[in-house]
Amino acid sequence: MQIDRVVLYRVRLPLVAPFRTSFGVETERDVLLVEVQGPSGSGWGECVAMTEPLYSPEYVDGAHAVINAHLVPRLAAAGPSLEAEDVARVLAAVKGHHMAKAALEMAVLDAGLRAAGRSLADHLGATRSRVPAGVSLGISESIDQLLQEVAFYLGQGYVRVKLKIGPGWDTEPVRAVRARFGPDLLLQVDANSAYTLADSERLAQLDEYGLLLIEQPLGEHDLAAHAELACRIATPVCLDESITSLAVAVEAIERGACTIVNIKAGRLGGYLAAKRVHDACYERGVPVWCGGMLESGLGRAANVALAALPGFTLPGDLSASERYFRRDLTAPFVLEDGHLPVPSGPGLGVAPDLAFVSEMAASVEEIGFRTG
Ligand code: NPG
Repeated sequence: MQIDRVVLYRVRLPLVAPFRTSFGVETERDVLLVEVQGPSGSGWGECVAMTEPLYSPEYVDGAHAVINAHLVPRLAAAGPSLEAEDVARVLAAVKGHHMAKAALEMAVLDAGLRAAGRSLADHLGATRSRVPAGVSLGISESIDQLLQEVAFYLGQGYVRVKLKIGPGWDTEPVRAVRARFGPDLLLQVDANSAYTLADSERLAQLDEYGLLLIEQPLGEHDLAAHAELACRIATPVCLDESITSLAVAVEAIERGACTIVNIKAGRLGGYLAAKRVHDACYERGVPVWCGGMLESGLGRAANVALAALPGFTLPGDLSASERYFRRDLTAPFVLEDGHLPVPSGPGLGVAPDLAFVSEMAASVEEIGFRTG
C-alpha cells in the first residue's frame, strides 16, 4: 500500500484514578498516536510507551523522537509501496525501540486491512468474537480501599483480578482479598520485577492463596533467577518485561523461567511478532494472556483482536474504557457480561474520534514521505 505521509499526535488523557505500580504512579496517559495516510485511506497506531522509562527503557518522548528521526525516514526510503509484513525488516537496522516500531507497524497494518476490507482479528487468526475481561488494580492506600475496589469491579462483571504487588504490599492484600472474595475468584499478582531471589521465602508465602500466577517477580534480564524461583515456589511464574522477542520467549520456556507468558505487542515490536510468540507458546502448550498498557480505544481494539486467538486461554488486562478514561479516543469499549466484543470491521474495527483527538492534542506533526 502507498503511504504519502505520517502524522504524529500527542494526546494527554487524564486517568480516572491514579494507577500505582511498584515503580511509580501514572495519573494521565500521554498517548502517541501514529496515522499513516495514502491514496487508499489511512491507518492508526498507538505507541504504548509511558511518560518515564520505568517499566522498560522506552518512554514516549524517546519513542516520538526515534520515530521522527530514524524510523519514518527508513519507511520513506523503502519505496512507494509498503506492506505491514515489511515494516519490521525495514526498521531492523535500528536497535530496540520496540514500542515505537510497533506503533508504526500497527498503523500500516490497519491501513492495509481497511483498504482490503478485512478485520485485524481475522488477519491474526482470531477464533472468538468476545474475550474475557480482567482488571488490573494498582497498589492502594489501604487494604480497606483495595477490598472496595475489588468489590466494585467484580460487581461490574470482571472475571479476573490482578493485584499489583511490591515489598510491603504483597501477602497482606492477597490474604485479605482471598478471605473476602473466596477461593473461586480468579486472582493473580504482578510485581513488575520488584523482588530478588533473596525474597523467595516471602514469595513462597503466596503459595497458600491459590493464585493463577505471579507475574515478573524478578529483574527483566534474570531468566536463570526466575528458573530458580520457579523451583522454590508453587505459584506459576509468568513473564512480562523479560519477553522482548520470540527467541527470549522460547528460551524462557525451555529454561523453566516461566510456564505462562504475558504477550504485549508493544514490548515485542508489533502485533505480527506478538502473533508469532502466541504461535510458539501454543505449539508448546504454554498458556498466554494479553497484557495492557493503559491503552486508548485504538490500542485496546488491537489487543482485543489479538486476545481472540486460541492460545489466549487466560483473561487479559483488558478492561472497559471507563476503567481508564472519562472519555476514550474511540467509541468506548463496554463490558458485556464480563467480556469485551472483538471488533469485526475492517482493520482495527474502530475509528478515532477526530474532533476529540484534536481537542486533546498537545501537538500534531506531519511528516511527508516525498522529500523530493
Ligand atoms: O489494564 O491496561 C491495563 C493496565 C494493565 O497493569 C497493567 N499494566 O506492568 O503490566 C503492567 C502494567 C503497567 C501499568 C505497565 C502502568 C506500565 C505502566
